[in-house]
Formats: sequence, structure tokens, C-alpha cells
Amino acid sequence: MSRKDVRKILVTGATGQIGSELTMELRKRYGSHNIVAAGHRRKPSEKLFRSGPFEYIDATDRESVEKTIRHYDIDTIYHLAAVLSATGEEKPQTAWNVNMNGLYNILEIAREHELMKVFWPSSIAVFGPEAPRNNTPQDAVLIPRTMYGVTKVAGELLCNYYFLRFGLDVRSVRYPGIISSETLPGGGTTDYAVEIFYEAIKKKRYTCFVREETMLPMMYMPDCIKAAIELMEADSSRITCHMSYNVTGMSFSAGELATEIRKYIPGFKCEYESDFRQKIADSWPMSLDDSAARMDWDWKPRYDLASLTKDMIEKLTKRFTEGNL
Ligand code: AKB
Repeated sequence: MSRKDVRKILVTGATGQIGSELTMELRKRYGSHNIVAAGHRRKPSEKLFRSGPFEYIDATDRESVEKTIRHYDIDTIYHLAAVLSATGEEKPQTAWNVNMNGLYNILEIAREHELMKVFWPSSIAVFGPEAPRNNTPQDAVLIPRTMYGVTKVAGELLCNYYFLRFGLDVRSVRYPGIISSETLPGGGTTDYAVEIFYEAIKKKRYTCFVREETMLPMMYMPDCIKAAIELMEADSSRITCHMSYNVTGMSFSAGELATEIRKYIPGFKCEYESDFRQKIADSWPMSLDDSAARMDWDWKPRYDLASLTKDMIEKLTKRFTEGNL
């Protein structure tokens, strides 16, 4: 095997919703000792901690990232550490610092150390009310209303700049809301679509913080991980978008999700009391056009609302019965 075949990957934000599951999948694929998980504030789960190397790193502290890159001879970074949309509206200065300075450090380190590739997730939050809300195209106008969205647009431009100016291989997707059963998300607008499952199983009731008719694009975690890995493994000749690819799994309203859950938990009661996150949700697309990703690197999601709900209910019910929820 040549040096190029042996990936040494750093995952920042590895204790987060996406990071915790992506790290485990990368370890399965490329060997545990080749994947360095990095977290900052959240403690890693026992499972994550025991499965391979773990470092506490703050991406805004360039030296600590660089030390890890050198120590493990890292050639690829999945940079997931970020402040999400709802927290970003409560703490816009922190969101700018973590999201922008963190990404800038990662790109600079990747350039200086001549790393092979960087993956960085963007979001549907790049769009604002000026973009068409149905089947939002890849190249729609980007005028977000949240600080999170502002950092994602600026981040996309920065990634594109590093590709054009320095030839750095940075790849990105615009994730919709991600639904998962391992690690709870934190501080996002789409968090209701995860919380609803936990509360339905634990208490048979949930108070949703967006209105019943609120429709957003969503994706189940296995597809989220598949998108990141497939994009990173695609031949570079196929990548035509160096900002960020639209990707989506499905779209449904909060009410439709509650109805689907009720098929498994008949007595489930969902109430709706919208808060400041409603305005954020209303500024985002209801569905996405991801045909560019489908064409360029054969993107195709596996899960729809019915199969996602079945799998979530099975997994969380098992954990609940075992006393682990
Ligand atoms: C959030 O709600 O902030 C995130 C996102 C859509 O990027 N889940």
C-alpha cells in the first residue's frame, strides 16, 4: 500500500451528533488507529473513547490542532466542530468565532501541511427567504438570516477560495436536518425532529417548538454518513461544485412526522408551541434539489419517512427497554 492509500483522518466535533457516528463508521472502514477523534467541550461516550485515539482539541486554537496533525501524521480532516443555528442566534459572536476561525485554521493547516483532503459540512441554513422554498436549486441566491447561515455561506466561499487559489481538495455538502438515535443534536432548529422520537417513547407526548405545518428537508443518519464518505471517495475529476452540494433525504412537516410515529405509538400526543426557532425554520427551504450531487458522484439516499421512523422507533425502544435512554 502506498502512503496515499493509508488514510490518517482527524475528525473534529467527534462527540457531536454527526461526529460520534461518522467516527465509528470511518474506524470500521479504515481501521480504528487511523481515525483520531477530537472533541472540545462534550465528553466522549465510552464507546467512542474506547474504540480508538481521542484528543481534546479546540479548532479555534491553531496550535492544538497542528500538534495533533503532526503527532498522528494526519492527511485528511473531517471538520465538523460548529455552533448550530439556534445557539448561534443566542450567541452570534461565539458562532462567528467557532465556525469561521475554526474553519480558517483547518484550511490554513491543510494548506501548509499539504494535506490530501478536507470535508466540511455546510447546511440548508445558507438559504434565506429570497431563495425558492420548494425544490431549492443548487445555485439559488444565498442571503441567510441567521449568524449560523452567514458563517456557512462565508465558509463555502472560503472553501472555494482555497480550492481555486491553493488547489486544496475541500469537499462539502449542504446538510438538511439530521435525524439520529445515538447522540442527541444540540442547539439546532431541526432538533425537534429528533427530540420527538425520544419523548414519544419515554412519555408518549411532546411539545414541538415549530408549528404543525412546518416543512423542512431532513435526512437519516446512515444517509448523512454515506453522503460524507461517498463524496470524499469520489474521483476528483467528478467534483464540479467547490462551494457545497445540496443533498437531501426527504421532506415532511412536523405534523406528518407525529402521524408516522403514531403508527407505532398509538396514544402519542403532540402539541405545538412555536418559539424563536419558528422564524429560522420559516426562512429555510422546504425541499431541496440535489440533482447536481446525484449526477456528479451518484448521490442517492436510502431512507424515506416510513423507513426512518421504523428504524428510529426500533432502536430507541430497545435502548429504553434496556434502561439506556
Ligand atoms: C440546525 O438546525 O441548525 C442544523 C442545520 C439544518 O444545519 N441541524
